[in-house]
Amino acid sequence: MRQPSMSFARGWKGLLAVAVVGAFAVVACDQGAEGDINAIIEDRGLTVEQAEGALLTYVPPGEYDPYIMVSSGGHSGNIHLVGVPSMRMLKTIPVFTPESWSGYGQGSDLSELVLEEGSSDKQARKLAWGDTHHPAISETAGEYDGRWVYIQDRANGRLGFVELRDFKTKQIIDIPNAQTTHGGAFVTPNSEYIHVSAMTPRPQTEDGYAPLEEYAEKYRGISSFLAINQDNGRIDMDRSFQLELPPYTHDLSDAGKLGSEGLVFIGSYNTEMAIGGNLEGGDPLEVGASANDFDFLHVIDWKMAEQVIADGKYEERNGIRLIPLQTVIDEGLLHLIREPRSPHGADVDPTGNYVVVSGKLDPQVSIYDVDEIRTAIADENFEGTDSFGIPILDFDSVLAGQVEVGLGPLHTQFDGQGNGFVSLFLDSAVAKFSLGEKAGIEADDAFKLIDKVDVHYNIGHLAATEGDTVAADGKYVVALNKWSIDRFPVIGTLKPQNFQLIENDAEKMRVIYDMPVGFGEPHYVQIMRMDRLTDAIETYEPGTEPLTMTASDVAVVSGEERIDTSTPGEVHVYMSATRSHFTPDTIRVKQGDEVFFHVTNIETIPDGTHGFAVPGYNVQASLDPGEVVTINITADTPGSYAFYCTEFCSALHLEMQGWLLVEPSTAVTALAN
Ligand code: RUQ
Ligand code: CUA
Repeated sequence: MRQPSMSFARGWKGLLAVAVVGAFAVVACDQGAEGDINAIIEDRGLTVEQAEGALLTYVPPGEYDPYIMVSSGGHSGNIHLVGVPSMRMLKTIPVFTPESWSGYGQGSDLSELVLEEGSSDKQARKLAWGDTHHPAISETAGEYDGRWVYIQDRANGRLGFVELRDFKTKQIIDIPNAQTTHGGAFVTPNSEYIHVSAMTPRPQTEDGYAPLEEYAEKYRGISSFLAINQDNGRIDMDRSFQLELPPYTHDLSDAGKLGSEGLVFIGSYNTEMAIGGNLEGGDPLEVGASANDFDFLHVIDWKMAEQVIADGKYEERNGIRLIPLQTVIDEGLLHLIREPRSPHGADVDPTGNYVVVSGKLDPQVSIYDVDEIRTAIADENFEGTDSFGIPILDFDSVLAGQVEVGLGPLHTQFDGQGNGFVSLFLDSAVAKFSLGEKAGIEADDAFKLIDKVDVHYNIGHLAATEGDTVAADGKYVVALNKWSIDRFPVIGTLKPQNFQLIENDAEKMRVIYDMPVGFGEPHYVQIMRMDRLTDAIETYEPGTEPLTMTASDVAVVSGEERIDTSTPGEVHVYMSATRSHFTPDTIRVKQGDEVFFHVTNIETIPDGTHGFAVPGYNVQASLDPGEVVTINITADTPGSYAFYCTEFCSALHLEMQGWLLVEPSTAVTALAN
């Protein structure tokens, strides 16, 4: 039915069979309309398959997508929201990098505070960007609950927290003792913790330095269990803890669920502990790091780790409780499992009974059985230890199956019917394979390659709808491809990335949509049912300070606007913004004054957003209805500054401006002369 050579008339019957768009199906009953549609298909030179794809992704104007995709923004340090299946970009949420529309990090005190908080003592300087890889939506009973999103900063070892009420960043944690992050962020099934492991090991010395010759002794991996405050989603450092790990490079991780609840799995590579040094007589790092046939999947029992913490067997290190490596080993918190060559993803299936690991240099996925892992741990069925004395579980007894899927397998997601989808970097494809009986697959059908579809190209992660939760439905898969050569017009030297939408409902997976992405590199996304977003608000309660969502003590109501100069050298402006004026609109200060603009947007309707920008002072704030923002500047440069509203908020938007008059101080002027 999908042969492009078929007549359009027969092809359109095919479309009817798919019949995803009710309205079209109704119109199509009318022969005339069917003819029209066929004419469009013909006119545009589409194949039947392409026309089907268009209908499958089409969301009529004014209607909502059934899914929302929460995408990492990669080097942009942000999160982006996209509707699925329309692949329409909905919003950008700044996290680690200043962003101008929302005025994030551009003068408003709260965003500055959040960014500031994210550059703790660990950092020698205030950081201006992040490299976001893995967003994690909060979960309740293993399902997305639409409340919070976390995302890690690969470059600087941080974690950002976004509240899905106003979709704003409320906290950045600078994770102690870890320079970078990669493994995670992943939440435990009831959002008790968000797990993040460091990628590159860091010397656990005072100043973070140690000669590379002391790599094995001084450098350590770090696995962080950051405790989530159940009331407000923030990270509670007092209840958080870390485990010290051997100096392997810790890659993706996943939290166990249902059958594996209480465990966390972390893939690793460079268990060779290669340090590079190619100009100093050493091998390049990638050679040394790929020498062994196996690396180690780490299995951490975090419920046991909680007990070890409760028993006081930890040390305080840079503001967090940390279980040293020897204690981790002595207390049996960590076991290793061999995993084939340079693994990347480690993914737990929706039943929690299997962990799927893919080795970048191995053409198969390896599927481990969690019950067997627990049994091997209980029976001490070890095949040896690593050089640090960490027990390695007997490989054959914990391996459930291996499926040959193709070249360069990276990440796996699931459809909830016992199948997995794995991205193949070298093949540029997505393969679908079956799990085993514990995921509901008949023994004869278990661990088989089922289907494969080419993508374009260089796929990294992939995501299936709700595909890393217990509610995985496998309706759509999105392939996250890098460097879209030949795919889009040449628009310069840096190529767009490409999100490709794959339909999985049909008997065969197929790519139905290309979405070029003008930011890089969006490593990972999660796709949640739109109806899980139940907390989202459209306006704030009047006078709300968004960071805490409580009433601000510098809010004003109409009629109470004022300028307070009672503290010498300080000017506090209690200002309101509403269509189409600021009150007060004339502010007279002296050069050198510290000026605080406490601006309240007194609008109460959803489309009443205003901006507040001051030329030359690097100030741009966004004020959503009800929101209060404080902007603080030192009026060091005299002049008459026309501050204005940056949102086209009304017919008289252009009139929504005022004057900041910075009168030259005679002392300063005299000095200059
Ligand atoms: S990733 S290189 Cu395949 Cu998630 Cu960060
Ligand atoms: Cu308010 Cu323009």
